[in-house]
Amino acid sequence: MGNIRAISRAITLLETNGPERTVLLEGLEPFSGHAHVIGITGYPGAGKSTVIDQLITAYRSHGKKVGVLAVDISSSLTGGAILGDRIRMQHHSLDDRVYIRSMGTRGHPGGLAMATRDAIRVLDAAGFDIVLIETIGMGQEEGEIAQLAQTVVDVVAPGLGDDVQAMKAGILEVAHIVVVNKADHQGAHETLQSLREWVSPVLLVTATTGEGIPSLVEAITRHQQSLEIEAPVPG
Ligand SMILES: Nc1nc2c(ncn2[C@@H]2O[C@H](COP(=O)(O)OP(=O)(O)O)[C@@H](O)[C@H]2O)c(=O)[nH]1
Ligand SMILES: [Mg+2]
Repeated sequence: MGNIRAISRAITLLETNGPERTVLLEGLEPFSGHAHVIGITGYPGAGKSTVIDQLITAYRSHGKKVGVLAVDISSSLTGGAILGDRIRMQHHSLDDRVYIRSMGTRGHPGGLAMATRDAIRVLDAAGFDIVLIETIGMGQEEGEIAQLAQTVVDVVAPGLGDDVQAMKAGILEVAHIVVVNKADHQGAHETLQSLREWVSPVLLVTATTGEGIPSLVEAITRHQQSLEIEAPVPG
Protein backbone atom coordinates (compact mmCIF):
# COMPACT_ATOMS: atom_id res chain seq x y z
CA MET A 1 0.00 0.00 0.00
CA GLY A 2 2.86 2.38 0.85
CA ASN A 3 4.33 1.58 -2.52
CA ILE A 4 1.11 2.56 -4.28
CA ARG A 5 1.00 5.84 -2.38
CA ALA A 6 4.62 6.56 -3.29
CA ILE A 7 3.76 5.94 -6.96
CA SER A 8 0.79 8.32 -6.79
CA ARG A 9 2.92 10.98 -5.12
CA ALA A 10 5.67 10.64 -7.72
CA ILE A 11 3.24 10.90 -10.64
CA THR A 12 1.57 13.95 -9.09
CA LEU A 13 4.95 15.56 -8.53
CA LEU A 14 5.91 14.97 -12.18
CA GLU A 15 2.54 16.31 -13.38
CA THR A 16 3.13 19.64 -11.66
CA ASN A 17 6.29 19.86 -13.80
CA GLY A 18 8.29 21.63 -11.13
CA PRO A 19 12.07 21.82 -10.75
CA GLU A 20 12.15 18.36 -9.10
CA ARG A 21 10.93 16.72 -12.31
CA THR A 22 14.33 16.26 -13.95
CA VAL A 23 15.97 14.98 -10.77
CA LEU A 24 13.19 12.48 -10.17
CA LEU A 25 13.26 11.23 -13.77
CA GLU A 26 17.02 10.82 -13.63
CA GLY A 27 16.65 8.86 -10.41
CA LEU A 28 14.15 6.50 -12.08
CA GLU A 29 16.22 6.01 -15.23
CA PRO A 30 18.41 3.09 -14.01
CA PHE A 31 15.29 1.10 -13.06
CA SER A 32 13.45 1.64 -16.37
CA GLY A 33 13.09 -0.27 -19.61
CA HIS A 34 11.37 -3.41 -18.43
CA ALA A 35 7.62 -2.71 -18.80
CA HIS A 36 5.60 -3.64 -21.86
CA VAL A 37 3.47 -0.59 -22.66
CA ILE A 38 0.22 -1.39 -24.47
CA GLY A 39 -2.06 1.28 -25.91
CA ILE A 40 -5.77 0.43 -25.97
CA THR A 41 -7.51 2.85 -28.31
CA GLY A 42 -10.96 3.08 -29.81
CA TYR A 43 -14.19 4.97 -30.12
CA PRO A 44 -16.00 5.92 -26.88
CA GLY A 45 -18.27 3.01 -25.93
CA ALA A 46 -16.39 0.41 -27.99
CA GLY A 47 -15.47 -1.40 -24.79
CA LYS A 48 -11.88 -0.33 -24.04
CA SER A 49 -12.34 -0.22 -20.26
CA THR A 50 -14.13 -3.57 -20.23
CA VAL A 51 -11.35 -5.13 -22.33
CA ILE A 52 -8.78 -3.63 -19.96
CA ASP A 53 -10.60 -5.04 -16.94
CA GLN A 54 -10.32 -8.50 -18.54
CA LEU A 55 -6.68 -7.96 -19.48
CA ILE A 56 -5.87 -7.02 -15.87
CA THR A 57 -7.42 -10.31 -14.71
CA ALA A 58 -5.52 -12.27 -17.36
CA TYR A 59 -2.15 -10.69 -16.60
CA ARG A 60 -2.65 -10.98 -12.84
CA SER A 61 -3.31 -14.70 -13.27
CA HIS A 62 0.12 -14.85 -14.97
CA GLY A 63 1.60 -13.14 -11.89
CA LYS A 64 2.28 -9.82 -13.64
CA LYS A 65 2.01 -6.40 -12.02
CA VAL A 66 -0.36 -4.26 -14.08
CA GLY A 67 -0.63 -0.48 -14.31
CA VAL A 68 -3.42 1.33 -16.14
CA LEU A 69 -3.35 4.96 -17.22
CA ALA A 70 -6.73 6.16 -18.49
CA VAL A 71 -5.85 9.17 -20.60
CA ASP A 72 -8.78 11.52 -21.12
CA ILE A 73 -7.62 13.70 -23.97
CA SER A 74 -10.92 15.52 -24.19
CA SER A 75 -13.44 15.16 -21.41
CA SER A 76 -15.96 17.18 -23.43
CA LEU A 77 -15.89 14.47 -26.10
CA THR A 78 -16.01 11.46 -23.82
CA GLY A 79 -18.49 13.15 -21.49
CA GLY A 80 -16.83 12.08 -18.28
CA ALA A 81 -16.31 8.47 -19.39
CA ILE A 82 -13.49 8.17 -16.87
CA LEU A 83 -15.94 7.69 -14.01
CA GLY A 84 -17.42 4.71 -15.84
CA ASP A 85 -13.89 3.43 -16.45
CA ARG A 86 -13.19 3.44 -12.75
CA ILE A 87 -16.35 1.47 -12.04
CA ARG A 88 -15.57 -1.10 -14.74
CA MET A 89 -12.10 -1.67 -13.35
CA GLN A 90 -12.93 -1.59 -9.65
CA HIS A 91 -12.75 -5.40 -9.34
CA HIS A 92 -9.05 -4.80 -8.95
CA SER A 93 -9.14 -1.92 -6.46
CA LEU A 94 -8.03 -4.10 -3.53
CA ASP A 95 -5.13 -5.65 -5.43
CA ASP A 96 -1.89 -3.86 -4.58
CA ARG A 97 -0.24 -5.27 -7.71
CA VAL A 98 -2.69 -3.29 -9.83
CA TYR A 99 -2.41 0.48 -10.17
CA ILE A 100 -5.10 2.51 -11.97
CA ARG A 101 -4.94 6.24 -12.56
CA SER A 102 -6.79 8.75 -14.72
CA MET A 103 -4.76 11.37 -16.51
CA GLY A 104 -6.64 14.55 -17.48
CA THR A 105 -5.91 17.21 -20.07
CA ARG A 106 -5.43 20.21 -17.80
CA GLY A 107 -6.06 22.15 -20.98
CA HIS A 108 -2.76 21.24 -22.60
CA PRO A 109 -2.54 18.28 -25.02
CA GLY A 110 1.26 18.30 -25.28
CA GLY A 111 1.47 18.42 -21.49
CA LEU A 112 -0.70 15.35 -21.24
CA ALA A 113 1.59 13.34 -23.50
CA MET A 114 4.53 14.38 -21.33
CA ALA A 115 2.69 13.56 -18.09
CA THR A 116 1.68 10.16 -19.50
CA ARG A 117 5.25 9.40 -20.54
CA ASP A 118 6.46 10.36 -17.06
CA ALA A 119 3.81 8.19 -15.39
CA ILE A 120 4.88 5.23 -17.55
CA ARG A 121 8.44 5.82 -16.35
CA VAL A 122 7.31 5.74 -12.71
CA LEU A 123 5.33 2.50 -13.13
CA ASP A 124 8.15 0.90 -15.09
CA ALA A 125 10.68 1.77 -12.38
CA ALA A 126 8.26 0.49 -9.70
CA GLY A 127 8.41 -2.94 -11.33
CA PHE A 128 5.15 -2.99 -13.25
CA ASP A 129 5.42 -5.58 -16.03
CA ILE A 130 2.47 -4.33 -18.06
CA VAL A 131 1.27 -0.74 -18.48
CA LEU A 132 -2.06 -0.34 -20.29
CA ILE A 133 -2.89 3.10 -21.68
CA GLU A 134 -6.57 3.73 -22.43
CA THR A 135 -7.22 6.54 -24.87
CA ILE A 136 -9.89 7.19 -27.47
CA GLY A 137 -7.35 7.34 -30.27
CA MET A 138 -8.85 9.99 -32.49
CA GLY A 139 -7.11 12.99 -33.97
CA GLN A 140 -3.55 13.93 -33.18
CA GLU A 141 -2.99 11.62 -30.25
CA GLU A 142 -2.93 8.61 -32.58
CA GLY A 143 0.65 9.49 -33.30
CA GLU A 144 1.30 10.15 -29.61
CA ILE A 145 0.04 6.75 -28.49
CA ALA A 146 2.20 5.10 -31.12
CA GLN A 147 5.22 6.81 -29.57
CA LEU A 148 4.28 5.95 -25.98
CA ALA A 149 3.27 2.32 -26.49
CA GLN A 150 5.16 -0.59 -27.99
CA THR A 151 1.94 -2.36 -28.91
CA VAL A 152 -1.25 -0.56 -29.97
CA VAL A 153 -4.59 -2.41 -29.84
CA ASP A 154 -7.58 -0.75 -31.48
CA VAL A 155 -10.97 -1.77 -30.12
CA VAL A 156 -13.99 -1.43 -32.39
CA ALA A 157 -17.58 -2.54 -31.91
CA PRO A 158 -20.21 -3.26 -34.54
CA GLY A 159 -21.84 0.00 -35.53
CA LEU A 160 -19.44 2.06 -33.42
CA GLY A 161 -16.51 3.48 -35.33
CA ASP A 162 -16.22 0.37 -37.49
CA ASP A 163 -16.40 2.25 -40.76
CA VAL A 164 -13.43 0.84 -42.63
CA GLN A 165 -12.85 3.88 -44.82
CA ALA A 166 -12.74 6.20 -41.82
CA MET A 167 -10.57 3.79 -39.87
CA LYS A 168 -8.10 3.34 -42.69
CA ALA A 169 -7.41 7.05 -42.50
CA GLY A 170 -6.91 6.91 -38.76
CA ILE A 171 -5.97 4.52 -36.05
CA LEU A 172 -5.61 1.45 -38.27
CA GLU A 173 -2.42 3.04 -39.52
CA VAL A 174 -0.82 2.70 -36.09
CA ALA A 175 -2.68 -0.29 -34.61
CA HIS A 176 -0.81 -3.59 -34.41
CA ILE A 177 -3.86 -5.59 -33.38
CA VAL A 178 -7.55 -4.86 -34.02
CA VAL A 179 -10.21 -6.18 -31.66
CA VAL A 180 -13.82 -6.46 -32.79
CA ASN A 181 -15.53 -6.33 -29.42
CA LYS A 182 -19.18 -7.08 -28.59
CA ALA A 183 -19.13 -10.31 -30.55
CA ASP A 184 -22.48 -10.98 -28.90
CA HIS A 185 -23.96 -8.10 -30.93
CA GLN A 186 -25.38 -8.38 -34.42
CA GLY A 187 -22.98 -7.36 -37.13
CA ALA A 188 -19.79 -8.38 -35.34
CA HIS A 189 -18.94 -11.05 -37.90
CA GLU A 190 -19.51 -8.65 -40.81
CA THR A 191 -17.25 -6.10 -39.13
CA LEU A 192 -14.65 -8.82 -38.61
CA GLN A 193 -14.78 -9.91 -42.25
CA SER A 194 -14.51 -6.42 -43.70
CA LEU A 195 -11.61 -5.49 -41.41
CA ARG A 196 -9.73 -8.67 -42.22
CA GLU A 197 -9.56 -7.54 -45.83
CA TRP A 198 -7.44 -4.62 -44.67
CA VAL A 199 -5.50 -5.50 -41.55
CA SER A 200 -4.28 -8.38 -39.43
CA PRO A 201 -4.56 -9.71 -36.87
CA VAL A 202 -8.24 -8.96 -36.24
CA LEU A 203 -9.71 -10.76 -33.22
CA LEU A 204 -13.28 -11.30 -32.05
CA VAL A 205 -13.87 -10.59 -28.35
CA THR A 206 -16.80 -10.38 -25.95
CA ALA A 207 -15.28 -8.29 -23.20
CA THR A 208 -18.27 -8.63 -20.86
CA THR A 209 -17.78 -12.41 -20.66
CA GLY A 210 -14.05 -12.58 -21.38
CA GLU A 211 -14.48 -14.67 -24.50
CA GLY A 212 -11.54 -14.13 -26.86
CA ILE A 213 -9.32 -12.54 -24.20
CA PRO A 214 -6.77 -15.41 -24.11
CA SER A 215 -6.28 -15.02 -27.89
CA LEU A 216 -5.81 -11.28 -27.41
CA VAL A 217 -3.17 -11.84 -24.72
CA GLU A 218 -1.42 -14.26 -27.08
CA ALA A 219 -1.50 -11.79 -29.98
CA ILE A 220 -0.06 -9.05 -27.73
CA THR A 221 2.74 -11.39 -26.59
CA ARG A 222 3.50 -12.37 -30.17
CA HIS A 223 3.74 -8.73 -31.16
CA GLN A 224 6.07 -7.99 -28.27
CA GLN A 225 8.27 -10.93 -29.24
CA SER A 226 8.43 -9.75 -32.85
CA LEU A 227 9.71 -6.38 -31.58
CA GLU A 228 12.43 -8.06 -29.55
CA ILE A 229 13.60 -9.95 -32.64
CA GLU A 230 13.59 -6.74 -34.71
CA ALA A 231 15.36 -4.62 -32.13
CA PRO A 232 17.30 -6.60 -29.56
CA VAL A 233 17.81 -4.74 -26.29
CA PRO A 234 21.50 -3.85 -25.96
CA GLY A 235 23.39 -5.72 -23.25
N1 LIG B 1 -22.99 -6.58 -25.08
C1 LIG B 1 -21.75 -6.21 -24.80
N2 LIG B 1 -21.53 -5.03 -24.18
C2 LIG B 1 -20.26 -4.67 -23.91
C3 LIG B 1 -19.15 -5.48 -24.27
N3 LIG B 1 -18.02 -4.84 -23.90
C4 LIG B 1 -18.40 -3.70 -23.31
N4 LIG B 1 -19.74 -3.58 -23.31
C5 LIG B 1 -20.55 -2.47 -22.76
O1 LIG B 1 -20.36 -1.32 -23.56
C6 LIG B 1 -20.40 -0.14 -22.75
C7 LIG B 1 -19.12 0.67 -22.97
O2 LIG B 1 -18.02 -0.07 -22.49
P1 LIG B 1 -16.69 0.64 -21.99
O3 LIG B 1 -15.74 -0.44 -21.63
O4 LIG B 1 -16.97 1.67 -20.98
O5 LIG B 1 -16.22 1.37 -23.35
P2 LIG B 1 -15.08 2.48 -23.56
O6 LIG B 1 -15.77 3.81 -23.63
O7 LIG B 1 -14.46 2.14 -24.89
O8 LIG B 1 -14.11 2.37 -22.43
C8 LIG B 1 -20.57 -0.62 -21.33
O9 LIG B 1 -21.92 -0.53 -20.98
C9 LIG B 1 -20.11 -2.06 -21.37
O10 LIG B 1 -20.72 -2.87 -20.39
C10 LIG B 1 -19.42 -6.74 -24.94
O11 LIG B 1 -18.53 -7.50 -25.30
N5 LIG B 1 -20.73 -7.02 -25.18
MG1 LIG C 1 -13.39 3.74 -21.08
